[in-house]
Amino acid sequence: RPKLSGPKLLCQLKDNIEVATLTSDLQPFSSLPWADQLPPKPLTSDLGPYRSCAVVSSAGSLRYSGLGKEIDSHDAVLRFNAAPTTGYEKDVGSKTTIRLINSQVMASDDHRFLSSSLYSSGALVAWDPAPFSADLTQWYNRTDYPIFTQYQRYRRLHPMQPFYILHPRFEWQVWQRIQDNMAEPIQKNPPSSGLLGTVLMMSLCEVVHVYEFLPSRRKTELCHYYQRFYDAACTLGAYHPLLYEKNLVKRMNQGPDRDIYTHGRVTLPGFGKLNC
Ligand code: NCC
Repeated sequence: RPKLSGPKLLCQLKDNIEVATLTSDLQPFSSLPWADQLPPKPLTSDLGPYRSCAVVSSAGSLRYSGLGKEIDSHDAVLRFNAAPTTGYEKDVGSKTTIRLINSQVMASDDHRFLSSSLYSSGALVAWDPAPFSADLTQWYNRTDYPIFTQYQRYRRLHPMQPFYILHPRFEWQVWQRIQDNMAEPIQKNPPSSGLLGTVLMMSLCEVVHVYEFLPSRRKTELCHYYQRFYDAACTLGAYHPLLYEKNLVKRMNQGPDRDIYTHGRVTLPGFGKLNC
């Protein structure tokens, strides 16, 4: 299969991926008693458009990066899961516009999802590894983690905070773009939060800067900038097709290669700015 050039690849993503979220009018949710806890409108009609955005990976290589000021200078900043800013402002900044969390974070006791203040700034967007091409009812009855019970609890405690759930179709649309651009079959697990969040921001922003998704010269086996835990699989992937995701992002990068080496920074155009 011929390798698509960067611009073609970007257009393929734009044309084949829709950042859909669950809304209260959608079956089977619309007939459930808690349907009105779901947003009436999809994320893309409530958030953005933003001019310049930052996606901050949780990689250990952000430690001692000094990128905090640059990250905060963007109009919107997306962070992942339990990644904190307090105490790490110099390296990762302090602004959080959107936090993308997986259903494991919502469900595990360690993260104190319902009570920790970590999750209270900005809009929340949650996702759960849904079975490939399963319909919403099948997924609803068999989620990987109890995303819906935790969602309802959180909404009762924080009714004013915007909180979206990604439509599982979105994760598999992104997965399909990876697979169609790789020669070998990749594992049938959804992409990491890192790539999902990057594509999400490409649909909300004019330009997206992704930090330390492609590792800089600070590359380290330190898994997260906020934890003393070492595992190379955090950067290379195991469950998620992370290496393939990074390959794809590398091909779409419109910034100089030097930016990756020095800042761990990739520059991607927003979908709205593409002439396909
Ligand atoms: O580690 P995680 O991801 O929260 O990181 C967010 C995103 O940053 C990118 N990353 C992270 C570390 C690193 N060294 N290099 C990176 O490129 C990845 O793109 C990653 O997606 C997830 O994707 O949701 C993930 O979540 C964790 C975990 O559930 C949460 O951190 C909560 O504790 C997963 N870890 C485990 O299940 C043990 C991880 O596999 C994926």
